[in-house]
Amino acid sequence: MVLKLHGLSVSTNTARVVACLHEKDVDFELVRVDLFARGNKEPSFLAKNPFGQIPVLEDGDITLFESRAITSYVAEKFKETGTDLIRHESFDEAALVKVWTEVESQQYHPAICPIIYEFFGKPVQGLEPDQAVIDANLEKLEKVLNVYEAKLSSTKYLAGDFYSLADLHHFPYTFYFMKTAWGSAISDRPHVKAWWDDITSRPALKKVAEGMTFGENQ
Ligand code: GS8
Repeated sequence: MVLKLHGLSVSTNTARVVACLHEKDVDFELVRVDLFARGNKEPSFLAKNPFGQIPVLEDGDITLFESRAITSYVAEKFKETGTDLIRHESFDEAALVKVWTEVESQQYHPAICPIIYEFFGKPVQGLEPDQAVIDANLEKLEKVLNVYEAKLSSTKYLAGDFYSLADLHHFPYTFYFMKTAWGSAISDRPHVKAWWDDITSRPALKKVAEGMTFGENQ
């Protein structure tokens, strides 16, 4: 039975899962959830995710939400196909993948998410972006990127010399961030830039990027 992913291709958290499904060569059906029509607050959707957020993955009898938990499930379930994103053959490498997926969620995401929300999310709702919020979070993001620059000067990818879920998880928010005026935070750091150029040249990520047109038609 084909996997069903409820979400939107422009949504960052949906794109995180789509990227993983492409890397694993797994077929899936994208079921559109219209956030503007509040389709995510309908009882039928709340039965799948009580927090009323996309994405949601349905695989036979199991229904999952939280994009990072979904990618872990997909990477584990389909570990024999496509790219090995979790280094399942090495206990130590697998542990390092977990460290750097946590870094994305605990350090990188809290800084980059408000910038993307202010820049892209607020105008869609007819609200004015708050530059003070952007500036404060840019400062936080730069500090995280200084750590990344040092790390990526000794290993090609975040968890080691192998591409993993840790790198992939950064893709959606960074993709939109590079469309803002502050992309130099990435491109002025040579090792971070080389890492970003490398991961965005992957066919799986190029394919996801085609659907990430948020903010382009407003
Ligand atoms: C966040 C999901 C989320 O914010 C995850 O899956 O990683 N931690 C969760 N989804 C947004 C769309 S942006 O991709 C959403 O559904 N917003 C609508 C709402 O909150 O009402």
